[in-house]
Amino acid sequence: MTSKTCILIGAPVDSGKRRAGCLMGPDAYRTAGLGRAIESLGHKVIDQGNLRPATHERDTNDGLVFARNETIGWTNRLIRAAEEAMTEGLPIFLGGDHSLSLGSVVGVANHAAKEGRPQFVLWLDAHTDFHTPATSDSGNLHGTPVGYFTGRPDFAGFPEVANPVPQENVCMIGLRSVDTPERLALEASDIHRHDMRDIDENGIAGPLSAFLQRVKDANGMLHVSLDVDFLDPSVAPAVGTTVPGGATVREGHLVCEMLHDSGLMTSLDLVELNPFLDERGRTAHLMVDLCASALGRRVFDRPTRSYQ
Ligand code: HAR
Ligand code: MN
Ligand code: MN
Ligand code: MN
Repeated sequence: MTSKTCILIGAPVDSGKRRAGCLMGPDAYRTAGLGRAIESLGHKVIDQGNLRPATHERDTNDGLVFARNETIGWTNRLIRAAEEAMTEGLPIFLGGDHSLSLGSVVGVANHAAKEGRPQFVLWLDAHTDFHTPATSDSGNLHGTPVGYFTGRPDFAGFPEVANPVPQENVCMIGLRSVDTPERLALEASDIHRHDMRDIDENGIAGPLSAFLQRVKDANGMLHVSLDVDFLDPSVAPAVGTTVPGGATVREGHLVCEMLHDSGLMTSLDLVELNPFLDERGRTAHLMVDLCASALGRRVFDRPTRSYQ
């Protein structure tokens, strides 16, 4: 097993929606033993502690879009943190709500561009998060990161996306709550999308291994964004936007085990955990266990797979 340097970056972003609590996420992951779990797999862990947003204008919240300026501050800070961490190891962004991915993904994509390699993104989520501030009904920016990092317009005031992730390099798995403007824009896009019906009919391994094969063939960098609500709320209740009918514990582990076996993952977000809504830490512990699977925890070794 290749040992990695994992860089834990606490990103207590809570500005992407109105319900508070995701700011406690990074410390819940630490309390649930994330660092120890990673070290026990033979990796080095550097915990950078929790970031603060870059200086920004105060929010007045008199328009539709909620906490735009604070989210701009976070985006600026996280782009820089991601660019820096990519030169040192595998960054794990401890959210924080999903608006943190406006920064994490743009930062890792800037690094990939410097290396001359294409950036890929695996989006594990009940939601597509493909809105722009102009199409969102809720005005919650955690519904917009995929729109932003693929280069959709109408993100006035946000840092320019220097290296948008090509639509065909994005694969979404777990979808089951998609707003009409997102659906129409997705259907007109080259983003690979797999809703829960796909998973029910065909299983989760097929679409994932096809995607991993494309990453490998392109010598790509792979960012994985794991939203708590990818999982079924019966096993992962600590999230503000629960949607029934999500991935099982085993489907979550299988995705993470295959990611590890592929050797392709270069950065990871753990997002949307709201510890205020958890039951005795069970969601935080499940997310830690999934992260451990993605970094090599296994029951038995397996023969080499074709996507390696
Ligand atoms: N589509 C809805 C909106 O834009 C809900 C977005 C919820 N997003 C997250 N992350 N919880 O996936 O408001
Ligand atoms: Mn999300
Ligand atoms: Mn979601
Ligand atoms: Mn596909």
